Amino acid sequence: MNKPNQTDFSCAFPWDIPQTKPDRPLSKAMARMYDEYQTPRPEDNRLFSSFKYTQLQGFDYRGGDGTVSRRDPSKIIRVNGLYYVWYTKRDTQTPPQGPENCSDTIPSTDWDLAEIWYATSKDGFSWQEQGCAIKRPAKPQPGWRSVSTPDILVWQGKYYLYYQAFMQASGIKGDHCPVTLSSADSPDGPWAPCNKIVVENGPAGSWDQFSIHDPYLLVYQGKIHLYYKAAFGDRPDYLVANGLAIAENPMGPFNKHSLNPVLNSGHETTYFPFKQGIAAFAIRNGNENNTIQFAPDGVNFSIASVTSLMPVAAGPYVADAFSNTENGQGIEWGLSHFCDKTNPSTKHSFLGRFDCNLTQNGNNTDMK
Ligand code: AAL
Repeated sequence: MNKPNQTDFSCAFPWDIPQTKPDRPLSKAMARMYDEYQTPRPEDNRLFSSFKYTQLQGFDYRGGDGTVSRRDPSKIIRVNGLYYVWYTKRDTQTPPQGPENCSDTIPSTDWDLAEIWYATSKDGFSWQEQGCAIKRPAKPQPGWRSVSTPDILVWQGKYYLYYQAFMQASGIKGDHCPVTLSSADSPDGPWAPCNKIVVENGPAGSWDQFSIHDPYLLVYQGKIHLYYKAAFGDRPDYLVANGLAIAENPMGPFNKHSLNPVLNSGHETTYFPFKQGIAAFAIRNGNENNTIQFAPDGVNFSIASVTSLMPVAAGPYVADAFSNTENGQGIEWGLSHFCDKTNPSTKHSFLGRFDCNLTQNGNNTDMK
């Protein structure tokens, strides 16, 4: 038999995977294609994408000497025609020297002795760094050692930045910290710290007893959903998982979901409303790393697609993050970070842009 013209994608190949589950015995692998993924063919699966990366304009890294680092971008929001992003910025006399050699001015890790800065952009490629949003408060306020890894919530016209609040140099006992917040009437600040812990570590022996990392905020089913990362034990990276805490008010109380953790894999947190549910990236750690997952109820996640080269610590532009949508539209781009560890004496991270096809109506061919 002659093969049809391979470039004519409109024709149905005789060996195409049928769109509906065939009525015949199937191997376990083929049954899974129908039972566990959104569609049998990745190109028809709205939660499948590859990723394209672009260098950003506008950030100065001092030639990459390691004294400046920018990492862990928040999700991106759009206010009055401008995109806003918040991120961890370290600007220190030396690159990180490890917990043994750190001091009041020498950082232990890339996110030690950090502040939260922000930048704006008209097009998502060229960014203007606007300044510091959150400084380290005086000891003993939460975050006196370092503030890092922010995310934004817009709730009833006010802005809330949630972030990791370190009370010791990261690495001394582990990467231990809870989460605090600052609020403002405008995305340009000024930001008022609440000087309280808003999401507490779990009790001794629990999976999140040492850290609440990567807070990530969405409004879903009328409530504030805060997804976060923690490790079973003291940061063995392969046992990193994500949990969910829900509140009716930005200041809390945040009630941790009884089914926590809700995602069994993944480092950092990236979530967005999709159709009636919530989609999530699981990257870097765990049995299900390199997957995009979906929970029709925001809690019970399954693998929607398997992909590769996923954005690390992705902060997508999520147009409907806070609109309490019941029909999430998905995402097309955002910022992520890249860690340059090639030379220990210039260790730092930098931000880049990713593009993807994770919308309800996107053209789902591979990103070239
Ligand atoms: C990250 C995040 C958190 C961790 C550290 C800085 O990428 O998971 O923020 O604490 O690494």
